Order: sequence, then C-alpha cells, then structure tokens
Amino acid sequence: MLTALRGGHGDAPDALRIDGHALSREQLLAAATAVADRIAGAPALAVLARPTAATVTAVVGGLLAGVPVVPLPPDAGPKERGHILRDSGAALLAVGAGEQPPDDTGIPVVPVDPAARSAATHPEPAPDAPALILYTSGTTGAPKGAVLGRRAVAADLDALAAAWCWTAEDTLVHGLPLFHVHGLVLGVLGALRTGSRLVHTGRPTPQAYAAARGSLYFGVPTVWSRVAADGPAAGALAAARLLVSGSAPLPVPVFERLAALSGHRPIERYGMTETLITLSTRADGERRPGSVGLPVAGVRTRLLAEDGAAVPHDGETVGELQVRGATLFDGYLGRPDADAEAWTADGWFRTGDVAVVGGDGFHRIVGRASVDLIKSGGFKIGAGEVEAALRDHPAVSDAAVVGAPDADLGQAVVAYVIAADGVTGDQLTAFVAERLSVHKRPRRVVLVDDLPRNAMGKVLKKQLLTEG
Ligand code: MCA
Ligand code: AMP
Repeated sequence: MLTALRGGHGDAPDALRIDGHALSREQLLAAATAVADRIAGAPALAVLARPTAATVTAVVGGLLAGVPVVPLPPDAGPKERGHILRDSGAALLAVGAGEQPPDDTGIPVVPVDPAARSAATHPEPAPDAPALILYTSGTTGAPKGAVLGRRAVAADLDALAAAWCWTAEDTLVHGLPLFHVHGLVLGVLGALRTGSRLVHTGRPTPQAYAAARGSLYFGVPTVWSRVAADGPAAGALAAARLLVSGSAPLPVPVFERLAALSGHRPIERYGMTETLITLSTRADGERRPGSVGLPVAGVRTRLLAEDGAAVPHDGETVGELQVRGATLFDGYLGRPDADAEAWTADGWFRTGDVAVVGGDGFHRIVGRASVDLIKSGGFKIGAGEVEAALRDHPAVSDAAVVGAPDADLGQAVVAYVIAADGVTGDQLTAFVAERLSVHKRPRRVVLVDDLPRNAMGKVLKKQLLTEG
C-alpha cells in the first residue's frame, strides 16, 4: 500500500518534515518496522494522533504489521476516548516516547521512537485486510468506526494521483489533523504511496503555508479562507503547482480571491470518511468555483429523488448523492444496523448529501439531508453527540444543537440549552470541550426557557436557525 516507502522512488533525508523532525523514508521504514515488531498479532492499534513524527511512525508500523490502526484525536475527552478505545477493541495505545499518555485508557502503551531501527520484514498483509478504523459522527449517538480496507485506500490514492498529476516530484504541504481522512490518508499515506515529500506545518496557518515552499497544498475551506485574507501569504503560493480544497464547501468568493492572489484556481474535491474521496476537479481539466467535478477513477455516482427516481442531469434538479466503487469502506465496526441504513438494497452507499449534476457530469454539492450533521472548520460534528454531552451536565434539562452559518468555520456549533439558574454558557462550553474533542464544543450557548417543538415533540431546528 505504501509503495514509495521501500526504495525505487529515490530518497531524501527530509522526505518527511513534521514537528521539527526530518526523516528519510528509509528511516521511517526502519522505525515503523520497530513498531510493527512489537505489535504484530494485536487486534487493533490505537494511536494518539498528535501531529508528530511518532504518530506517522506508529501508523506506518500498524500498516506494516497488518494491524488495523485507530487514530485517537489527541484532545478527545474521556467520554469520546473511552468510546473509541472500547468500541474499536484496540489492545495497545501507541504514544510518542517521552509523551504523556492519558491516564484513563486501561490499555498497555507502546512508546514510539522515530529514531528506532529494525531491519525485520513483515509479510505484506492481504489487500482486503482492514487498514484503518476511523471514527465518524452520525446524527445521533457516539461516533461509529468506519473500517477502511487497504485496497480502498490504495485505489483512492491512485485515483487522486491521476486526477491531480501528483508524483514523486511534488512536495506536499498541509497542517491538518492526523486522525481523519484528509490529513492522514491523503496527507500522509498519499505522500508515502506517490513518493512525494511531505511537510506538515503543525498548524495550518497562512504564514506556515507560505513559508513551506511546497508544490501541492491541501486545506479545508477555513484554511483557504484565512489564506485568502492574507495577501502576502496567498501571493507566496504562486510558486506552487496546485492548491486543493476539501472536507466542506469552498465558498465561491474564497475560490475567486485565492485565484486572484495566488494565480491558482483551486481544485475542489468531495468525499467522506466512509467513501474516501469520490469526486474532484482535475489538474488537467476545468476548475469551476462551487463545483466538485467528476467521479475519480473507479467510482460511480447516481442522484436519486426522494421517491427513488433518477434525477435528470440538468444542473438544477437536486437529489440524494449515492456512490459505489473501489474506494468505499467495508462497513461500520459492529454496527449492522448502521450498515443497513447506509447501503441501498442494490449496493449503493447513501452519502446523505444533496447534489446536482450538470449535463457535462460536473457535480455540485448543495447541502446535507440532515440538519443534525454539522461541518465546522471541516470537522463533522453530530448534533446528537453534543446534545448528549450537554445533558450529562447536572444543571441541564434539555439542549438542541445546530450549525449556524459562520464566515470562518462554514458552520459554528450553537447550543440552545434549558438549564437551572446560575449556570453560564462558558461553563457549558468548557464541560463539552472536556468530555468530547475540543472542536465539538459550542461556539455559542443560548440559554432558553423552552425549545420550539412540533406536534410530535421534535425540536424545530430550522426555526432555531432562522429565529436564533
Ligand atoms: C479553545 N481551545 C480550547 C477551548 N477553546 N480548549 C479547551 N477548552 C475550550 N473551551 C483551544 C483548542 O484546544 C486549540 O488549542 C485552540 O484553542 C484553537 O481551537 P479552535 O478554535 O478549535 O481552532 P481553530 O483555529 O478554529 O481551527 C481551525 C482549523 C481546524 C485549524 C481549520 O478547524 C482544523 O484543523 N480543521 C481540519 C478538520 C479536518 O481535517 N477535517 C477533515 C475530516 P491548541 O492551540 O492547543 O490546539 S475528513 C473529511 O471531511 C472528508 C473525508 C474529506 O472530504 O476530507
Ligand atoms: P466526514 O464525515 O468528516 O468524512 O465528512 C464528510 C462530509 O463532508 C460529506 O458528507 C460532505 O457533507 C462534506 N464534504 C466533504 N467535502 C466537501 C466538499 N468539497 N463540498 C461540500 N461538502 C463536502
């Protein structure tokens, strides 16, 4: 799967630059093999996914050993962390040597040293073996583990390399988290399959992107909107080959400002944790603002109306986007109920996104079917999980969470809460940030006496959004 890791593509002493470390691929392979030696045979390996060389080493070690890797968001609070560790069945937790692991995990820690070396060889795992278990939020309940097979990861990376003319000549730059598809699969494994160099900037700030002098840049729309607001940083990206946006809709004005300042019309691509990246504009094709282009190699899409009828490809009529093909996941871990809901009887995956397709096949994502899935800064956040965390607070009797439009984050998590007198919005925000990942915390808490409901007792979230 990581074809560029073992020679044949040349090597550089700084093939990987991250958190102040520079590693050659040969060193990464030796250190990752030392991890593989220690974990071989484990049912799954959790990795505390800080943006470090140790994290990359641990992930590659899991992949070499054929042990499914479960990236753990480093800021996950005890509620979220406990769920991911229990649900995934991870038997070991990889943590950078010298770093402090969380003290409540109850599973043995594997300290990871990017300077370690082993020359052992591990047999190549079967192509249909699971590579990663990535936790992704649904509308309600705790996040589900999406099992991604090695073949799907390889197929998607090859399809993206073709769409973006991504080669070993590139230097990829990004500063995205290493516990999601964007930063980990595309942003790390992509470099190890294509042989491109990788510079991880730590944080995805405009200044760090400008200073990195790469050829290929990845970002979520929040990153690109911050770059587009920083003239000198955007101008410095003129020297790059390709800018790629994904994980959430790139606003058309951001596309245009970025194009004007950097001279690059960004690629926009669309995907999901479950499907990997399925649609993209191309390096050698038209890059149209607001459009996510065509299916990548190996993927097919269809658009269905609510009654199941096919929707005309007229660029106007909306339908639910369904996908199938080589890049799709194997299913939700231990959740046949969720699988049954997600797949149609004839084998298509329901994305839950609403789209239109033009006569030329270009896709435009126009929204989500559910108000309960929020995209904030490119992170998917289930309203139900945040509501449940708020209800755990002894002073809270009810809560409704919505994604309000936000110029920086796309959507911001806003919580409407019925709580006993005396509790403050800041206290509730901190309570959620401590229990779940910090990015799931409400950016605004509105204390209310009552929540608007329909005759069935369901909260009217659209009314909350329009009336505030
Ligand atoms: C703030 N902080 C707090 C609190 N408030 N800590 C504890 N309690 C609080 N109440 C701290 C945070 O820990 C962090 O600290 C700092 O304040 C800033 O946090 P935040 O405001 O959340 O950061 P931001 O600057 O607004 O983040 C913007 C961002 C981020 C960098 C764009 O949203 C991001 O990384 N997004 C990427 C998401 C992504 O990769 N999605 C891909 C999903 P400290 O400074 O210590 O850290 S994969 C996907 O969607 C599909 C497959 C696809 O298509 O790609
Ligand atoms: P995640 O569950 O974090 O993998 O997020 C997947 C969701 O992100 C998709 O279902 C879409 O709603 C959204 N998404 C990803 N890329 C794009 C894009 N280019 N435009 C619009 N929405 C996107």
